[in-house]
Amino acid sequence: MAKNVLVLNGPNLNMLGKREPAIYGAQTLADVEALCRAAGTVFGLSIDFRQSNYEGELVTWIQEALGTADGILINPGAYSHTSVAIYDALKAVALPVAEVHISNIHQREAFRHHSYVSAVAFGVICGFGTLGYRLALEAMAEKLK
Ligand code: DHK
Repeated sequence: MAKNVLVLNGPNLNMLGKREPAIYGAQTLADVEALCRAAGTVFGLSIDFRQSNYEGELVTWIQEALGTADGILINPGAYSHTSVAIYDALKAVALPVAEVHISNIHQREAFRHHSYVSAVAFGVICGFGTLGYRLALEAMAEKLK
């Protein structure tokens, strides 16, 4: 049976396609969702794809993943660098977590170099553009075998 993966996107990722295209590329969030659904079909995963600009909503969705999802792929956006609440929620549910950043956060401002989420992720992908979502889903499928 297909494993369920909750794909979470944090603040400003709804602006993909319009937002700093030199950094984040031309693809929209709808394009990323389509890419994830296609990867889900290839890797045998059922995809629940969501985005929120609100930290608390992301925390609630992570909590609700307990019992409904087998793994979480998360691009926490700017909350990567600030949110102990998201870190705590991911730690609480103890599901496999793959962290994705579209840009290479290590090549950017110093405040982007640290992610709270990385400490609870089994793997981190950054700098490969939206392809990172597909790579992370492939890694998640292997993890969930
Ligand atoms: C997305 C954001 O919104 C930024 O705040 C992060 C990340 C990087 C990304 O590359 O996908 O710093």
